[in-house]
Amino acid sequence: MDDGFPELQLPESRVLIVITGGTICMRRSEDGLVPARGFLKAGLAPRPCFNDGSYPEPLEIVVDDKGTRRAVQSLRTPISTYDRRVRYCVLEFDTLLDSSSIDAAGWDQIAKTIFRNYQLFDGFVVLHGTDSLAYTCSALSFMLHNLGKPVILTGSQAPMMQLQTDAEDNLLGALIIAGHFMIPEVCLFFNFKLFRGNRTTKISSDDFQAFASPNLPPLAMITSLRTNVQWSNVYRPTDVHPFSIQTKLDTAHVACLRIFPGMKPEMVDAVLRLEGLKGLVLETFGAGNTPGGPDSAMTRILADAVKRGIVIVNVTQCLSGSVSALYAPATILGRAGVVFGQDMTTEAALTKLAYLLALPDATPEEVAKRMSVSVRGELTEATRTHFEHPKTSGTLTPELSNLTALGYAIQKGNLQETRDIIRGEPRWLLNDADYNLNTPVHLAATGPNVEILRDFLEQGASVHLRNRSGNTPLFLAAAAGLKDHAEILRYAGAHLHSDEMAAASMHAAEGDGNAGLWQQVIG
Ligand code: ASN
Repeated sequence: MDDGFPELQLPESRVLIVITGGTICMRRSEDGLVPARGFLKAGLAPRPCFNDGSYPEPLEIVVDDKGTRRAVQSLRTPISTYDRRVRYCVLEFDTLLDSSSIDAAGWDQIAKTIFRNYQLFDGFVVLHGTDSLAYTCSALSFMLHNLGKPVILTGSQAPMMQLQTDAEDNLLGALIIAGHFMIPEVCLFFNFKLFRGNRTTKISSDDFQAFASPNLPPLAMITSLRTNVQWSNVYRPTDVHPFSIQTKLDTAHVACLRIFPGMKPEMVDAVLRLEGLKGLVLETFGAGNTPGGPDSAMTRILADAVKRGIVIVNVTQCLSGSVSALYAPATILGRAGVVFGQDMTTEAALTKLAYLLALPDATPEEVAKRMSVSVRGELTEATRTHFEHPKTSGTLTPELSNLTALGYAIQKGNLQETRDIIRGEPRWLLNDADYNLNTPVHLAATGPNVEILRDFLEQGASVHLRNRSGNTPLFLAAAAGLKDHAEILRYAGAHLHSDEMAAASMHAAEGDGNAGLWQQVIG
């Protein structure tokens, strides 16, 4: 674009937009709204907030849902409040769906697309219909293991090509967050709020506020030019393992049943005797209650099914709150072997059950055990009361001085001191950055004590953030010739960013003492 103003060299993030269908890309037909292809050309390219007119060169590589590498034209947003631009590519699935038709095969397709493009982009936005969006978010949250980058699903209540629409705000907000904040979760962005995806449920068929997260506050909100992220609520994987996916979900052998007053026990029995059934989500009254006492037919039927190896999970019909052993009916269900699903939504409980049942070597006992503990932050585990001693390391309350103090402790290689500084601090400290945008992980990646680096990664620090020069911690470790540091970063899923590849290949070809290490980190 030549508008007479010199081009500012600013950092750029790369985001992949995956289009699966939904109202956002729909057009009118004789049968009503149906998804239409060509969203990039019709919906994005003509809008200045999605296209600064630069049409960046060279073409960008994306891997499509068949696994084929393709060179595509990326578009770039104008400069953000954070002095950054987001460059994005669009991948449209061959068959676009009204999301009421999505199933486990569709989730599989999305998960594989993210996996195949994982190293090429900083974040992902998935466009999807709203009808089953909460199910897809929940399913993906379980299928994506050790996710280190943002995956943000969104859609809209009205098509992008309609006059009054929420499509533009929803997509732009999702794109801005995916391109600016390393929130390593499957999220849902709607009506200016970012939610943990597996906590959401659709609450309106036409209101722009279509989703709620009744048991967890939003992870972020866009209420002004700035995005307000609640870093202390962000879930982070603490396994030091690279990103991977579990693709198959066993939706064929799970069911969901809503209890109602006067429901016949035989009806529940009929469902529990469906051929091959392995799991049932039971939507009960209030804090987890069903009709019938300890000797009732209902309790007997449920207890028998548990004995036959069916995992039954108790979730509440209420919009918010949790099931618990507060009342006798729920306690009796618990004694019969029905699992307390705590404050999980039905969407999360059902997809989690389908996920756990599909894991290799899944036994009913193991699945039942994992249903009542948090796997991806989908439920609130009972809070433990604990007393904490005040910090001993001085007057480090202001955030910035904590980061500086942490920097010094890393340079000294003092593991205990780094732990003392982080203890009691919100987790964001590990993903915060100094003026040069170096995070504590960047500093530890070239620091004298590799155990500090390991400790940070085990506490959920991101390996994907880039400093002001655009470098990842892995690049810095390789440049410093630190083999152990580079190795542990790679275990934790670190990879070079596409912008670093040319420099890394040059170093590898130089054939100096460090060439072997560069070869390794290129992978
Ligand atoms: N029926 C549409 C879908 O889920 C609804 C929407 O996207 N607002 O695909």
